[in-house]
Amino acid sequence: MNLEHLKATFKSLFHADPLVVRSPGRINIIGEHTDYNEGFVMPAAIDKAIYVGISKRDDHEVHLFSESYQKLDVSSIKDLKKSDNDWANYILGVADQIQKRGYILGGFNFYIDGDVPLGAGLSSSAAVECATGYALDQLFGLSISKMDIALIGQKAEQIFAGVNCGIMDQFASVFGKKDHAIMLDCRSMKYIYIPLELDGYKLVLLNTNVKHSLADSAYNKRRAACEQGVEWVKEKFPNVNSLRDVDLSMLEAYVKPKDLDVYTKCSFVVQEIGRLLNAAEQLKNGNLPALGKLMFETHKGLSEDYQVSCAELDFLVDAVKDLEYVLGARMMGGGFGGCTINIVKEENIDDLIENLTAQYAEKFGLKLGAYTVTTDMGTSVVS
Ligand code: GAF
Repeated sequence: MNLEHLKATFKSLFHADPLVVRSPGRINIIGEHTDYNEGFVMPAAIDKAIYVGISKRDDHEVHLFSESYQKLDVSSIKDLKKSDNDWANYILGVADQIQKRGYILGGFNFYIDGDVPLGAGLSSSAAVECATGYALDQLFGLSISKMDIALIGQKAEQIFAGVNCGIMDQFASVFGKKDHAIMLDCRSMKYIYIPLELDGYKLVLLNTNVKHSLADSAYNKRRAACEQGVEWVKEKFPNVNSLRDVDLSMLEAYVKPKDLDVYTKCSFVVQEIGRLLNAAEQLKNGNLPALGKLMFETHKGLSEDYQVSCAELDFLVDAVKDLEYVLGARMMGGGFGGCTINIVKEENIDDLIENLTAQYAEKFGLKLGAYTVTTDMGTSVVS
């Protein structure tokens, strides 16, 4: 990302100097589909981010320019409506949510660029939302808390994209810390930072370069299955509020007889919450092989039980699972495409990528994306 290019383009478009905000994409070490079940997640912000330039206008217009789409979108802050430009709606959606919370916004110029690959499951949309929320907060002096920036982003995603998502992605983008993973309790919203000491290993993301179209509807269906399971357990245990409160014996007794599919999905989530707690201990103790093993187990559960994987993701995990220099691998995020996350010995990374690129092209006729990432700080003003 070239900051000087951003500033120069902003100036030539809007004849003003921008305030520049950066908000990163995220990875998730372990704890998938647990956030909307009030479980734990373990994401980290990465060194790929969305950058936003912003300045006030004298009128009530909102001028948005996207570097990727090379398009200008113009609207009014007094009458925010959905735009025909999909990319603009993530930004307008955040401005709308801020106003709905009673804050007053004026017109603004806005430029967006970044290097988070789109549709790769690295939460580029959450990064856009959090960058926008924070940029508006800083520009108009609103003093919105960082937690609310994340919640506003989540709401904008739910309303604009129609995905009933949890809080993990926006939270990670806002609260990321260099060289650390975040262990977030999605019930209390309390969190701790766990040092990510990889000791000769690195995090490698392998991008399938596919995003199967059922992803959003399947996500909402999985969430509904979890809520159904909770309802059935609740009939016997009224104090149960989410799968966080449920154990496998409850599912066995009160969900399995009613619906095997709902039972299987709920069991995955309950096990995944337990797996994360185990993984956090392993990471704290520096036991990377044990952490890696848990990641492989998560993938198996996501693929066979929760059924949110796809042939391309399964292929990439299968291909590395017996390599002694890959400690762990799994699909990451909502599923049905995007990236796998891999813990790979540094000296073997180049060979691994070369071999898998060839195998993946042969099997699917697709180009494999590969990024070695480091963890980074969350949303901030950069200039
Ligand atoms: C997507 C969602 F946006 C997150 O909230 C989370 O549920 C994730 O899928 C699955 O763990 O990224």
